[in-house]
Amino acid sequence: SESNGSGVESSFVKIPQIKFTKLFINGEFVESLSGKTFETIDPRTGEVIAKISEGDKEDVDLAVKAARQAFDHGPWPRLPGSERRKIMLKFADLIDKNVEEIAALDTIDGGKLYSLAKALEIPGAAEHLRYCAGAADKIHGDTLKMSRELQAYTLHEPIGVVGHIIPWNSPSYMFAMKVGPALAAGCTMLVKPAEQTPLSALYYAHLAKLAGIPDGVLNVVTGYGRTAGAAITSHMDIDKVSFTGSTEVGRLVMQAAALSNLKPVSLELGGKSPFIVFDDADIDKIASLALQGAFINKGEVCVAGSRVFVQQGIYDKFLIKLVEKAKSWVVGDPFDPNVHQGPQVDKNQYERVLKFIEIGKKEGATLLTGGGKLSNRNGYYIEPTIFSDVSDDMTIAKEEIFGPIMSVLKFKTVEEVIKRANATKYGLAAGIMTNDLNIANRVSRSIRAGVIWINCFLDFDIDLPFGGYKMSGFGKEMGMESLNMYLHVKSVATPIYDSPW
Ligand code: TXE
Repeated sequence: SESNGSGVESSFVKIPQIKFTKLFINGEFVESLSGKTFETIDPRTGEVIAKISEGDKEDVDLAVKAARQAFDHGPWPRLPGSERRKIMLKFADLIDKNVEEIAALDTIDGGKLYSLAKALEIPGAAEHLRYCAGAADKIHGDTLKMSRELQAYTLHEPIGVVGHIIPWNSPSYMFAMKVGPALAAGCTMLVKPAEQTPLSALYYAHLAKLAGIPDGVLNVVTGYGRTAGAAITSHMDIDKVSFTGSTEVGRLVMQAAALSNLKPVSLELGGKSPFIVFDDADIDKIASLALQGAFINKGEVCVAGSRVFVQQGIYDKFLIKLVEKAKSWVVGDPFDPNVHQGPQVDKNQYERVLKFIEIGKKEGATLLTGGGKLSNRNGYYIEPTIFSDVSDDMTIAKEEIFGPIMSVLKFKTVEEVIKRANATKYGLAAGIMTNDLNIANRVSRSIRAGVIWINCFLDFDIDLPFGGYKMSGFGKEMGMESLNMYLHVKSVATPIYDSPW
């Protein structure tokens, strides 16, 4: 049947058949060695979409062997950059050609809005590959000015076999953000998608092969974090791990890297980003932006503006506007073009978010709107929820909730809000809403976070390097900076006259 008999029908979009459910190793779709599978669930209904091969340590070993062979002896790292570029451009074109099918996969797998996936995220993934493809033939070192009579230069070499571990909130974009620069640099790799959302990564593996990416260069091992993921981080023959996920697991990743072969890691972890609204802000416009910032992708966004600081002069008016706008924020089937918010990714996340809502109520924040699950649906749907009168020490102001929950906090002065915005273990992003240039400049330099948006929010761009401060991790993705994460700098020196030694 159209839906694999899995109950994933939609009255809005034709749901594609699930074509790829096995691991992709050395250019082939293969079962896991154990023969085990796990179920991937449609969060709209809680029903099973498909059974996916469950990779474990021995499958990771096979994928690493293939990637190692492709790196040490295969053509990919040795191709002229222009050849890698050609193949990557073809890969990107194939993604664009299949945009509807991939968007539908991400929607049934993760509850992501179909319209957003189709218009932004999947085309964004393709575009990211193109950006990186354009860099593939421009990677070069420098000739150095030496203080002694040495002729010296640097070579930028691919770092080797890379393990990418990705989360479920933006499976397509994360895939491209990690795979794009690594491919351009000439690395070979394995990707472990999140167990909640394996479908699009397997589809990308298929397209990569069609595009002509040689066997072994890009492997996909689906499976759980504590098994397949841990096997990657502790592997002796992986040269680098790039991880996006929770701060808690980020710690384990670094530890495993340290205890195995000291592979470098890059970590993109949690956040609790401040969204700061000053008295002079355009209340109507900025209230809409705040809502988007907190609720987009059902709040499952690492940079979500979950702490909204509002200056006291407009605090009451701003709250009225926020609530008014939240009332027309529609929750429902993510395939429905009139819906703003689909279900949370899985039962775990759903229950975790509901728990935070209860904690917010218990700790004395004022519940302005929302505050629970959606009563008229079966899936993992939660009402967009706004708490006001939140104080800095409340759990909902401190912990990353990763759901459609906004905490509003009142402030008086610029000095005060800088201090409070920085009083978090995280440092991923911040929003500053003011037309006062001096305030904007001052606050942007004072906030310890990787991305500052002034009078905008969530404005990601391929050119804009992205990555955290503090316990939000380290390493920059996107922009030309992202290539550095996958390159070694080798120094070569030779005496101009006879060696003094
Ligand atoms: O994350 P995990 P979870 C935050 C967010 C969310 C919380 C928990 O607050 O509510 O984390 O989500 C793999 N070794 N973010 O539990 O476990 C796992 O299989 C190696 C923010 O889903 O960190 C998946 O592929 N890998 C974040 C990936 O890590 C392991 C996005 C992320 O899952 C592993 C996601 C292990 N021991 C969650 N354990 C963001 N920064 O955007 C798990 N994994």
